Amino acid sequence: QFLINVVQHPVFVSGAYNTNFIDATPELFDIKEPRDRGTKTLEYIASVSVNGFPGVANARPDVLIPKLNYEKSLTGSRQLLLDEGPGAVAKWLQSQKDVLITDTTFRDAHQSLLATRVRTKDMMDVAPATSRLLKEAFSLEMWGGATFDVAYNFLKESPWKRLENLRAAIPNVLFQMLLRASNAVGYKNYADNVIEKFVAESAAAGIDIFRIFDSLNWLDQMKVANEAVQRAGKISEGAICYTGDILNPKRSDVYTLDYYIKMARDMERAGFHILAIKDMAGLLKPEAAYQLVGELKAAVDMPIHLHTHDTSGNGIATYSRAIDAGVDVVDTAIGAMSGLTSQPNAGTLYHARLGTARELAVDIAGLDELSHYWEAVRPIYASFESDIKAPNAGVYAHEMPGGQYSNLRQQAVSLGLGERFSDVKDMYRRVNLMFGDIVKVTPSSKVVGDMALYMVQNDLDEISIYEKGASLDFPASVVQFFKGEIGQPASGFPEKLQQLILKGQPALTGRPGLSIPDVDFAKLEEELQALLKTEVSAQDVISYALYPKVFLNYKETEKMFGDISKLDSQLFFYGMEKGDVVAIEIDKGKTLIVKLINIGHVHADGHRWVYFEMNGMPRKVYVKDTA
Ligand code: 3PY
Ligand code: ZN
Repeated sequence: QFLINVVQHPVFVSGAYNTNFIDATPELFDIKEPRDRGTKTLEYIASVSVNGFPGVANARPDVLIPKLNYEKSLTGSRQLLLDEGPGAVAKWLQSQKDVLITDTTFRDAHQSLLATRVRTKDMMDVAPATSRLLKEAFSLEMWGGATFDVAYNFLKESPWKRLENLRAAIPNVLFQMLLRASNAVGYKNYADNVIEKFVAESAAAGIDIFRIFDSLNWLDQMKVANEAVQRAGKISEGAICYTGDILNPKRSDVYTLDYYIKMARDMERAGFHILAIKDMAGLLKPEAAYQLVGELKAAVDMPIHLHTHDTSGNGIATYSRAIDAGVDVVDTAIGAMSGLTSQPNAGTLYHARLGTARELAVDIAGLDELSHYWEAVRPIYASFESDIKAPNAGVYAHEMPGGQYSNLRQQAVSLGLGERFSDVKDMYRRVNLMFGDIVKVTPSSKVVGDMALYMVQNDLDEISIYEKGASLDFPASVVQFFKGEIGQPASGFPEKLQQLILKGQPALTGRPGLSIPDVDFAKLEEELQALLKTEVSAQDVISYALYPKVFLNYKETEKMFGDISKLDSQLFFYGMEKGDVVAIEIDKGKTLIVKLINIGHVHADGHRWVYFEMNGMPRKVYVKDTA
């Protein structure tokens, strides 16, 4: 390291040094944090140029980002919340004649199409245009769900910086996040004070609307989050997860119209400002949407916000019927990021509603502009596309959420079950029935998916499970579910199966949060500070409380490569080839011009030299070739 400090020192590089250079240059001995930002960035580029990015194919797509046209005006839905509070926003929504949209492009659309991989940089580049061209939108769903852990884990960037940077760039439109109630943005139940702190920090960082759902539709589980949102003065949107089919009385005697009406009334009593229908798998058929929205409108005095996925191809028809029945807001995506497992296309819905009593309140030319941008950006993420090429009515049978389908397929492939994926989908349907017909959405959907994979992999069925159950080692998520650790399903647990899986271990019957001790945040802060050897922020502490390993890994990468979130996605995922030149703004006004001169041969120790020019100076980096 000392040697590297010497050879990379500008005085040494320039040649203007003399014999007392080492004695007169104490920073050469600064071995702890020796590398500057430029060096760290070069090391990242060298590494990704030699080894590629995990899960990304080598072929770098040609991307030409179009210049977007937009005016400067900056009005939007957020002002009312800031001036008059959440109640006024709810009233205003109910008084609109036309229907409003929530644009999901920054969250659910890419979670469902591209495995949540869209980077902050690609959002920030379109943020000024979005704030103008989507200024008529009710809100932008841009945080929560899987974006939190994927940002840290795969994209090596901070979800908090994403939120704060987007907030600064889009001050005028309400920001919305998806909150998994007591599971926050994770896959397990956290202590109540973790939920409270997470909500408070998210509100402070810029979230205006929290869509809160419980993966088993258990209202008890949503109360801690709801109260925290209310205390923060933000909009609390309670979501009912839609499952089954209210049009088919044979499908279920639990998930009937009455079940949803009762839940809506309970939610109104709990004080939510907005009622969401969260159709996470896209099971809500057009006529069901008409009946459900109509009945809910009559039952509660709340604005109704509808969310669906277009997996079956019926999304536009579903929204159109819901609009006829009086729905106030629908979730859509920008054209190039819409359809299939994502949300329906806002532009298509706009045209579908033209000439009707309730049109879509959007700037249609603006939607087209934004779609040009996403059309150009999407090929960068080609390696994360799922294999779904056409609408699929099979979703009505397996009921898999939009965001889970491609994930489960990946898992099946990695277990060598790629060829048997249709068996896995059918097993998913059968496992749901074995489990007593439950709501399937993160994390309960993961439990059903894990069990389906396990059963297909081990050639088990509904009968052999009971025959062999005593000697089977069930997946951890399945055991946790039957222990009641993510809550209680609407019709309880099937008793015999529960005994078989728990093998004598006790199960909770109450809200899991009641038996999880509060986290001592002061102690956690000290622990984190000791581990990282720096001051830590409240955001760091809550991230560490939610995802200790993922967060520490992220900090490790940050230490190694600096903040790589500002690199263009082309560079981030595909690195550079010989002769490429890029300009990288590492700070305001500080730009590095980097040219890749050559990639050397592999040495006996498995490393290569990568030769660069940085701002005209020769630089080289020694990286391990992991191939
Ligand atoms: C999530 O929890 O991430 C979801 O998108 C559920 O639909
Ligand atoms: Zn969704």
